[in-house]
Amino acid sequence: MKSLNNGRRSAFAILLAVALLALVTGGCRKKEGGASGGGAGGGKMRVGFSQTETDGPWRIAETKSMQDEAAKRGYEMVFTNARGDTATQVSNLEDLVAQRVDAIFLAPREAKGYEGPLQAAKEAGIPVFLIDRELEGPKAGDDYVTFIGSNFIEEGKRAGEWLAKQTQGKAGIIELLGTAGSSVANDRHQGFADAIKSYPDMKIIAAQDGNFTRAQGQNVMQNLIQAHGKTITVVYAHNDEMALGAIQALKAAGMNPGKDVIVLSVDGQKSALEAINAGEMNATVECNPRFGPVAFDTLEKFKRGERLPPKIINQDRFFDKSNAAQFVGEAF
Ligand code: GYE
Repeated sequence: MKSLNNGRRSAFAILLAVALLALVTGGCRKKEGGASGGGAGGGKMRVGFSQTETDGPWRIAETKSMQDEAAKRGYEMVFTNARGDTATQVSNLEDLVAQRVDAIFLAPREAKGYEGPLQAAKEAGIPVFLIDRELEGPKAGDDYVTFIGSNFIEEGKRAGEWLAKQTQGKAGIIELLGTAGSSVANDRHQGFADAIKSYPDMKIIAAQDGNFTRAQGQNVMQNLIQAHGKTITVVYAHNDEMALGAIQALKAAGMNPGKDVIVLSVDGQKSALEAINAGEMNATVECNPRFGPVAFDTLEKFKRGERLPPKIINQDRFFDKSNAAQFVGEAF
């Protein structure tokens, strides 16, 4: 049986051939905006981007990176925003398939529930590239081409190992979880829990969903402070926005974030590095949102028929007071 990737590749080969023919018969007009665009009929190649939401610096940086790179390479981008709702994202994807875009970048909000649009894309010969979050069930090289992003288990593990060292294995931890059902929240929890499990005096007192937002992080933290007060010595947040919300809640309760309570999270956004410099936050594991260059490189490799691995993993750094000042200028 012919694999889907081969099927999609041949669809691309046909598209490319048609595009080339159009260029030749059109008198070799120079394509605007760079070498790699060029869809059927000699027009720009149209690439869909299904974004989960646009709130917060991480999503803004990701969206900008994708849009900038599309423009730089001469692609037309069809952008959809699911506004933090999985059902909306499913219908956005169905629309992109109906519009017959040439490829789709999907940043899935949750790990499950996308089988329908993936099947529709497959039938239409539209390759789908996962960026930033993973799916459970669908297979790379079959239901989608490949996943591009960070290793979230590793992020949680790095946070947990750093914390064990900082606290000599003794901590009362509040964990602020990312969006329920997202691969990121599951994995950032898993990696962290694994890293601290051999320390009997490191305990997760409470773990609650803050949906990756500053407002919900602050709100959840406020309630947890009321319930657990001074037993809290650490906040581990699945992203910087929730950590910054928790810092507000701790301050409002007269507690000292960064000092009495260690605050640790993931992302590495500018305001988090500033909070580290100000001594109110302790560390953040980098999770790079600037996907544009690697996403479009991967699409172009696929178009050339190159073999792709099932996952393309970003190399991320770790920021604490030893280097936050050095990197704050380049942060998003
Ligand atoms: O950490 C968070 C965002 O999916 C990796 O989602 C991404 C996460 C990121 O809302 O800030």
